Amino acid sequence: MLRKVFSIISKSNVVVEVLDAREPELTRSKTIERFSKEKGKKILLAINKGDLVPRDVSEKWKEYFEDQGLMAVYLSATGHMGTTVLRKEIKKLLLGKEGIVCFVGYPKTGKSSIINALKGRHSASTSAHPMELGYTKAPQLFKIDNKIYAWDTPGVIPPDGDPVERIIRGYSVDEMEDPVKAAVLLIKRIEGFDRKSLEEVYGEYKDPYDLLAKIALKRGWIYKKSKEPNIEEAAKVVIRDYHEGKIIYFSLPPQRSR
Ligand SMILES: Nc1nc2c(ncn2[C@@H]2O[C@H](COP(=O)(O)OP(=O)(O)O)[C@@H](O)[C@H]2O)c(=O)[nH]1
Ligand SMILES: [Mg+2]
Repeated sequence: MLRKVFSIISKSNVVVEVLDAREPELTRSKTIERFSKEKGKKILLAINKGDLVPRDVSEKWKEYFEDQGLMAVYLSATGHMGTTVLRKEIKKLLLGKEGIVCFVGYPKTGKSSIINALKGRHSASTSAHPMELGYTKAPQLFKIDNKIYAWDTPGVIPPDGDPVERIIRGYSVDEMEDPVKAAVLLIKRIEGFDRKSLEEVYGEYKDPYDLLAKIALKRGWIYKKSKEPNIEEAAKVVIRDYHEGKIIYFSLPPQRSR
């Protein structure tokens, strides 16, 4: 899949790397950035899902990336925020000429949604969960403007990608080998930022397993034989809620060292 995306990048003038505003650094594909640079392509980071975090958080991430010499914008594809700025930046990078831009990034960051927002019409199929209906399976070319064409690409997780992101974005919850393990890792990560964001959705809890047990019991999910709470189903709920943006938390860029 990575090779397919590489070949699309080679055919494009500009690369827009779509990040999730809740975890911009973890959803970055350094492998793709490196490849694009080698090919002499201009890269624009699009910090999407800006509606899920406070605006100044998106702003800080944008500044953080710009400090590293990268170009960045933030937006919300579904909230119709920042799409005009994105379009303007793409046009600037194309030097006002006709051109092709390709949207790349981890699964579920909103690549297809951004293309739809730019087109003003729902054409690229989207989905809330990895590998489910609406998931972008093959690259597709769309006309988003009288001068701009856009490639929608399937999300890829590069080899050096974050292990938790790899599991939760790489598989649908029903295909996961161990959803409990994935959910526990995800819960721990979120707790590292803001434990309250979980308690606001699920109520108070002691530890990740207790949280899963509570979710299962609340919904009456109990293993028939052992009468234990079915934490496997509860784990799937947490991962789905995360994808759907129900757990509201955010991360901040590392402090600037100057
Ligand atoms: N809250 C929020 N959800 C979004 C935004 N953009 C996309 N989504 C949702 O994220 C999920 C994945 O979007 P999709 O465009 O299919 O992602 P792709 O895999 O990168 O093409 C869908 O449920 C979208 O509705 C956004 O700006 N804000
Ligand atoms: Mg897609």
